[in-house]
Amino acid sequence: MRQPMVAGNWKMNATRWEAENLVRAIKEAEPDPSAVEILVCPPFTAIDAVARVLKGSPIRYGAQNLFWEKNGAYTGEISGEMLRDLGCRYVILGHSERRQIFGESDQDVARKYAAAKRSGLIPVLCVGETEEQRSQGITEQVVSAQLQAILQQTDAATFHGTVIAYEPVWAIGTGLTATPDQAQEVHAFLRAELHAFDSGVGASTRILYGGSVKAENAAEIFSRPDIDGGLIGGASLKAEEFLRICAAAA
Ligand code: G2H
Repeated sequence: MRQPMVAGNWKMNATRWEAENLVRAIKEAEPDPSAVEILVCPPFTAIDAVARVLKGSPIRYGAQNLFWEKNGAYTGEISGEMLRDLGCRYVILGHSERRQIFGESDQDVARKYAAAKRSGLIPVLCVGETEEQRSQGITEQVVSAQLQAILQQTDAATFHGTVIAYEPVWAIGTGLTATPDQAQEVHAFLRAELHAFDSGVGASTRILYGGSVKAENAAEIFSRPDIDGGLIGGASLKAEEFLRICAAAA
């Protein structure tokens, strides 16, 4: 009942020209939209260029962050309303790079979540533990706190459609990947938390795995019952590899 999803997080990569070429190559392969939902999240500066290429395509595009106010004196920030104006459907929130490098707290992410909902964007909410937290045995407490910061301020109807991405911080861009069993264990825990919140939300929410997913390891990771696809960083910058990962999720 959950449609698989593969999302490309391009991070701070790609000029407009590079973004157009990358997304055109993905589009021209005509991946089957009924088998897997494909999302690309370019940097803000390339969203409009990507939107033009994707006009009429079932491939979705979105952003990697937003600020919670609608407009005003917030130098350097971008609002959800501005992203909707560009036609974005999704926005990644709470990525560990935002949490770690830019100091975003669970409360900041919750405010951004509310703003995304207000502006009609679908959040891709990232959660995940650091290597130190895993070695301390507190992975579940950490991801639970990150998820509950959102669940406590919302109801099932509002939450519906939200995508969760579990990304162990120690596996991001490091070449280390959680084993499929390690990932499945946390995904099952997250689904149980969602189920306790609302059984329909538990059954229908897509939980993606992220962290050094590549064409070679994607199929095995995606084969686990609570893993509904992937949030892909480095490997989403090469069209051919990204398409192989999409095919593995279909
Ligand atoms: C995790 C992931 C995408 P990568 O950040 O969000 O990146 O696949 O490069 O580890």
